[in-house]
Amino acid sequence: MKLYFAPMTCSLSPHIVLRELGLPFDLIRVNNQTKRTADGNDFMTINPKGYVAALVLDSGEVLTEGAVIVQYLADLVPGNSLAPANGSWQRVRLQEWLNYITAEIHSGCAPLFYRDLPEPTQQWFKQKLFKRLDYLSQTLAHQHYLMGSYGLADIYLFSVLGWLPFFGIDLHHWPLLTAYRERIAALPSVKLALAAEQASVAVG
Ligand SMILES: N[C@@H](CCC(=O)N[C@@H](CS)C(=O)NCC(=O)O)C(=O)O
Repeated sequence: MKLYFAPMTCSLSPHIVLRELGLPFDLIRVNNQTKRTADGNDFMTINPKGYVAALVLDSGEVLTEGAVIVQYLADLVPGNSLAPANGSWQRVRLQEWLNYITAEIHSGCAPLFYRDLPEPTQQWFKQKLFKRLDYLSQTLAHQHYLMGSYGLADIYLFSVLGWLPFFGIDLHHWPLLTAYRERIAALPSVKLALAAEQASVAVG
């Protein structure tokens, strides 16, 4: 399998999941500005949507949408601890979390990447995001991870929470979220994924 990624974006989530599951994969960097891949291809021919993550299977099929990619990967390793079995009620709960993260947190952050956004509009998006962060923090008051034990939803949320400093949002306003993020950052697969992505930036 090949994972097309851009450093420290949402593709960090499937990258961590691949490492957690011990699956073999090639990691190919995409320049999100030029849409060129590190191995010299036009990324638009691989994923015409033009964004990471994209997972190319050994069959040649291309799978996109991070929340779906991570579930596909987890299902390759039956009995793994990251996702409840497909078809179970707990799996539906996982999908509820993944959809919340993609629609409310990931997409909630997206407009804030535009530096030219007028200040009142930025504030509107930030206030909305703060309500979501409050909700996450309330959830983590009762448990260490979103579904009780560490899994796909935590890996995705970890990846997008990493963007907040870029928007001038200090996660320390939510101490439970700060501790949660630190807990996940200390996990071996997460450290390896972060190191690999940082090293790819150093290479240029
Ligand atoms: N709906 C997609 C969104 C993916 C996405 O937002 N990718 C960003 C990085 S986090 C990207 O590559 N953006 C580049 C672009 O849109 O040109 C998913 O959930 O996987």
